Amino acid sequence: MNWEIFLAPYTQAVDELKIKLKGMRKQFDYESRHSPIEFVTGRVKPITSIIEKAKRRNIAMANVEEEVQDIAGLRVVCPFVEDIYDIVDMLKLRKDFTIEEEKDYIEKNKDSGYRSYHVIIRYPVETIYGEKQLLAEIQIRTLAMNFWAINEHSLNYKYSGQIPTDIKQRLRSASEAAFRLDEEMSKIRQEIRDAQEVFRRKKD
Ligand code: 0O2
Ligand code: 0O2
Repeated sequence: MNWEIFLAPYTQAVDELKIKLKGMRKQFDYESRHSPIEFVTGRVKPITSIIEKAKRRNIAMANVEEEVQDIAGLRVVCPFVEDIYDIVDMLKLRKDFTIEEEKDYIEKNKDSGYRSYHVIIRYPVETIYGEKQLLAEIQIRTLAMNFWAINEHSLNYKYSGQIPTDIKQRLRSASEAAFRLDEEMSKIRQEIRDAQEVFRRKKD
């Protein structure tokens, strides 16, 4: 398998989608409206992670494109939980891709404590051989969910996926604490937005 050739359309898709999602944020800025997007990141899954995931889930190399759905990965990080659902609604209105699947790990978090909203999209990329429709995963989460996930991810890496039980327990309780923080911030969301509005007006 020539990975460079295989991954080229995914790199193209991540670059294009990053511009498009960052564009949403800019549009809110131009209109001086509160942006439901704090920041956007994107990456192409490293080759070793693609191979490891295919092995772990018994996926034949020929089926990797359809079954490893996060080779192209985008992440939209939002200030508040409500913003996540606004973003999902906006994604559903778009005409430049179709939505294949939605996974809500917010209401029902994963066993680890992981929370996020995942949208799998089918995105058309123009290649020198014509259009290629590929899958991409957009993870939408709050700053608090992101803080938890990046720390848990590093621990998983450190312990090669075998996090000791006591640390796992702490992570679950940290996940609940992060979720309570999100709930508390949501309750004072309007106050925070008003304060940011005053700050912005003073700056202009
Ligand atoms: P901006 O508009 O200044 O935020 P690229 O240079 O586009 O190829 P990029 O996007 O820099 O690649 O790489 P990546 O890793 O996908 O995204 C990193 C972007 O996310 C950077 O913004 C970071 O500033 C932003 N980012 C990462 N972590 C945080 C965080 O905790 N808080 C905030 N506010 N932003 C974060 P850009 O791309 O420079 O654009
Ligand atoms: P990366 O690039 O290291 O983040 P699975 O078989 O459960 O791994 P599935 O069913 O294809 O994955 O999709 P799912 O469960 O929606 O999760 C895909 C991605 O969501 C993961 O990618 C992670 O980025 C993130 N994720 C899911 N569960 C957790 C979790 O418990 N903790 C953290 N930190 N992130 C999680 P990968 O493959 O791990 O790749």
